[in-house]
Amino acid sequence: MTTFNDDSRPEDDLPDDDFPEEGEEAFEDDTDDDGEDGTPEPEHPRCGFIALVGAPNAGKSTLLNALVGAKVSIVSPKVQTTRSRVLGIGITGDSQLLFVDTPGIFKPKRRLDRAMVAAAWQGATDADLIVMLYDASNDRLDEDTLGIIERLKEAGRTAILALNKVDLIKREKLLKLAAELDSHGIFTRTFMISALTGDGLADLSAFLAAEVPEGPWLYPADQLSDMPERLLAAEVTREKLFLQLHQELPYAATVETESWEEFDDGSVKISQVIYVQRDGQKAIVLGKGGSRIKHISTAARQELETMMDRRVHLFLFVKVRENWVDDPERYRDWGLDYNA
Ligand SMILES: Nc1nc2c(ncn2[C@@H]2O[C@H](COP(=O)(O)OP(=O)(O)OP(=O)(O)O)[C@@H](O)[C@H]2O)c(=O)[nH]1
Ligand SMILES: [Mg+2]
Repeated sequence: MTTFNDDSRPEDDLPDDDFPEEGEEAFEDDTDDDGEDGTPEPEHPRCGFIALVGAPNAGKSTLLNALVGAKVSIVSPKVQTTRSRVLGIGITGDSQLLFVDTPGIFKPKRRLDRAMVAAAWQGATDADLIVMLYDASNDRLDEDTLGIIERLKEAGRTAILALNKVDLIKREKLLKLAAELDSHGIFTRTFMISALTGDGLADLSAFLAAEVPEGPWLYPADQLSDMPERLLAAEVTREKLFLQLHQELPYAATVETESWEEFDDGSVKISQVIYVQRDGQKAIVLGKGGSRIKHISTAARQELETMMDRRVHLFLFVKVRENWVDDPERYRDWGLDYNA
């Protein structure tokens, strides 16, 4: 086993349990201020689940984060980044919008892929509304998207079409594409958006806010996700693996938060294990003289500090576990069905 702690801040030694000592520098107070900036529930609330479906890489997680206004779901340029169902909570006017980010729907090969596809369909069929994202910069309609349209038809569901990444293409092409997709007869509305620049998102969320059913908000006004902090922290590190590793490696790796220790000074010590399937993969994750893991660790730590607004001591361990991908416990942690 190899331990790694990002040592890019040499002054930043991990505090002992009794840290800080009397008279030492006082750190920012971490008292709970929940609710202070939360929107009060309105007199006539609306609330509903909105599934974001679409081919891998369409921009579902980017859209979820933009609509929630915070990073809740990880994003990378590689396909199949999202592994489980992620709930992001946004408020528009009187409506609480519960966005369900789903793994891109694709042809499953291994057990994990099958479970991811099942989670995506479950998310879609349980939702009040479905938004299908399509990457408008694609040259032509891909098989994954056509497969999703077919299945929605079979299930008798309609959907809202969001043509995403409009920042990348010309308007004439968009209109043609919109007409082509519309001919399938399942889309009730079409929006042209850029999840990255925010273009068109206000119109989309206003529409969704008016469409979700009347009913009380299901989550506190200031809650952004239902994902436990430990899992979100593991996802942040997994995102850095996706961004910094190539080819098959991100798919052969998974991350787990093993321990979480909070200190009186407001900082937190997080220890995580990166599981890979073979020794050779471990060597790649570590990099020459530990250089790769150091970059991964620094990037993850910085993002965790921004997200949690507190100091983070991140310890990464790399372990080989050939069968992590068939371990039922992993599936339980992610909320995936092992037997899907
Ligand atoms: N130019 C541009 N890029 C975008 C836009 N939306 C998303 N992207 C990029 O597209 C890539 C994929 O985005 P994700 O949000 O991870 O896509 P996803 O649909 O969640 O992908 P999976 O989880 O793999 O199914 C990332 O590199 C994003 O930055 C957009 O509106 N414009
Ligand atoms: Mg995603």
